Amino acid sequence: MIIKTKKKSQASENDVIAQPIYNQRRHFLKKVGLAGIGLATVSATQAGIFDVFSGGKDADSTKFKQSPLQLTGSQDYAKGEIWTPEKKVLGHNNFYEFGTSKSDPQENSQNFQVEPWTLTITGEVEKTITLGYDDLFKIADLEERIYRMRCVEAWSMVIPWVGFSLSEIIKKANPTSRAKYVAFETLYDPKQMPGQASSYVGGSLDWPYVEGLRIDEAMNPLTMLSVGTFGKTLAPQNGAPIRLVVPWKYGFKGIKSIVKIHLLEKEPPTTWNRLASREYGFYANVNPAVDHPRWSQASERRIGSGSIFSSKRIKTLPFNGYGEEVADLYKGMDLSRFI
Ligand SMILES: Nc1nc2c(c(=O)[nH]1)N[C@H]1C(S)=C(S)[C@@H](COP(=O)(O)O)O[C@H]1N2
Ligand SMILES: [Mo]
Repeated sequence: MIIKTKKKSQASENDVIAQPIYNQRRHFLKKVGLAGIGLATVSATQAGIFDVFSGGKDADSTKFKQSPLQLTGSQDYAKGEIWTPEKKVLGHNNFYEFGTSKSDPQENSQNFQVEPWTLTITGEVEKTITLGYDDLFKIADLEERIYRMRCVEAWSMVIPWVGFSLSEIIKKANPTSRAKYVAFETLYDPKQMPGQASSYVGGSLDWPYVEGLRIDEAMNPLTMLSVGTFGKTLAPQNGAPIRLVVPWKYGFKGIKSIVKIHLLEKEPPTTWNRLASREYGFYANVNPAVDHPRWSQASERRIGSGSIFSSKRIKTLPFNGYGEEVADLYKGMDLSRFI
């Protein structure tokens, strides 16, 4: 029998929930309009970003029809690691437009309309590009890339994405010399996305969800626009029809259901940073040495085949293990300041 002793640095799930975070929680709750509700209710209803251990529900099938995609190859950027089962990738999500608990996105998004879709690439470019739904799959060869994904809430997955480097589409638009940043925008459609209409989330998070990257981060070959998982088109809960994947950054940078890519000179605002800038930075590089104000980032729960609560706790790696490819982007920057 193996008896595991826990080091102090390996906070258990209970430890994290029990951390003395009352004040920050209240501050957050006030912002999201929940300050009057008891904390017990809050962890059950307003899960997500501070109830880091709320569970999802395995998705054994999706009502939404995912179509098979033609792939030109497969690259494994998570060598030797076990893929997170598809039903977890489809059933344990953050997509606040469809609700704040982990099972809400699969439950509320199955009728989401991805066709027709329009994605525009505008701003500091010589050529504005407008793409329809079918075009999204013809921008470049589609390849599979297996990446780790680390959520800021300290859980992680290994996911086989399908897509291409974001740089492919940016190059086609011919950025001007003033293009220093890239901003992204999710669809705004409260009729389809109940979270955008709901008073307690929609009244405080600013919609549409927006994200951004510095241009050199955007041009890094690891940065991906994904149109699929597990060899098929994306399910709505994962950000259909097209979403961003930046494997060395916390998951919230991976904006879903994108309608606009805007190149610009100044750093654009980003959704979680606007809500709580001390907790969610613009850079959001995975960094085990810088804790979130309310929990440790030194380790993470890898979501595997067991239940959410039995998932394995493993050490978090700087840049989520992609330092060799991206650390140079941040040479000379104090990464405890630029969170
Ligand atoms: N538009 C939008 N994009 C989003 C989010 C969201 O709430 N809205 N959540 C983010 C967070 S916090 C994470 S961890 C990832 C989760 O991606 P997945 O559900 O496909 O695993 O999506 C990110 N992209
Ligand atoms: Mo996340």
